[in-house]
Amino acid sequence: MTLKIGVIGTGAIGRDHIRRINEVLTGAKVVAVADVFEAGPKAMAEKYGVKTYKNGEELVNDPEVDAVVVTTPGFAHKDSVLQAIAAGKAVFVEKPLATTATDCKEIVDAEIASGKHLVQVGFMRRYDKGYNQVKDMLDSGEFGAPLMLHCTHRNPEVGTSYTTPMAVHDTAIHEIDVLHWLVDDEYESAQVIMPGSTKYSHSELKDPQIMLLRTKKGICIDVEVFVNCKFGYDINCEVVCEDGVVKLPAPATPTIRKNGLLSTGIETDWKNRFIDSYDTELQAWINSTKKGEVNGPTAWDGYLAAVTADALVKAQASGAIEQIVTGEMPAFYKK
Ligand code: NAI
Ligand code: ISE
Repeated sequence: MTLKIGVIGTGAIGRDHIRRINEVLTGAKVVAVADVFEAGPKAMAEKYGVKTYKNGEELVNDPEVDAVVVTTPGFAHKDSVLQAIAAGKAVFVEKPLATTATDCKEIVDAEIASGKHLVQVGFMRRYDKGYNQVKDMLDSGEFGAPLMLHCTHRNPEVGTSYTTPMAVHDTAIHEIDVLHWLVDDEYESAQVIMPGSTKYSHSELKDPQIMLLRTKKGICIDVEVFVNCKFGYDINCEVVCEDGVVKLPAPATPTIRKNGLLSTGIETDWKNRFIDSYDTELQAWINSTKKGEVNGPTAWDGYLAAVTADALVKAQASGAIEQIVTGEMPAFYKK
């Protein structure tokens, strides 16, 4: 059976996921798309012959749509996810699940009340080969307990509507999710240190920022978020353990000797850096949705990330160490 998918939001990643579902992955096809602007759906209809909607709710309730992919901006996620849950349809929602912990909790409560596992969040780094290699090494016990993580999340540049809290909700949200998963721990507190801003920033964006997280086992994590670094898309993660250091592998590129320089390329576009992870993530979601299961990051994972994000956003303003209190995982999400 081919899973018939409706996609809400035909911007950058929406179009990329539509391409991936229709041209790369197996077992599914996109049959409908929705966007508040006509241009995106029109282009997708010309390319793939899909139905078009202006309104996400109509798409969700289209009987031909078996499952929904939400790729609108974060502030619009909650409504579409709640509509999908109300319709009893599986929904893959890009990160963040929603932009506040309160909104994420509403989704969690609605999913539990529906009695069905329906929501998966687009934390694709959990599917990345490099992070999985690091996790396997840490889990082997060979390196002892992890003590510190040094990470960077650098983007070449962002648009002028990108503001200080977005460094957390849009950008560091990936590290928030993947790092506690990597070391199998929970966050306890958050702090943000602001160096002087780059000349490429503006009055509403402090850039770069250093985000500090402490876990319940006492692991100290620093994440440099620098979204106008200019030189490339540079994701690093080094785990310092009792008996050694494990570093996330960088994508392999040829080493060049030329003009008196020894150099290697660096990725510039997030779409390419994690291209294999997006493919693996969505293929796994298609396969599990067909079995009526959710095997990837759940709404509860989205909620945990949002609680941590809220603490980091508070810390951006206060400069203080803010506590992270999540509460017990509901039995519904325990495996
Ligand atoms: P975008 O701004 O390029 O596209 C968003 C699209 O949604 C636009 O076409 C807009 O017209 C449409 N839209 C806005 N509100 C809508 C509504 N209420 N109903 C229907 N359509 C609506 O944004 P982009 O970069 O594609 O990001 C979309 C989402 O994907 C965000 O949540 C973002 O954080 C996430 N994302 C995830 C990435 C990842 O690595 N997992 C990478 C890039 C984005
Ligand atoms: C973007 O929205 C993404 O999700 C990318 O993966 C991330 O690296 C980038 O910083 C975000 O702006």
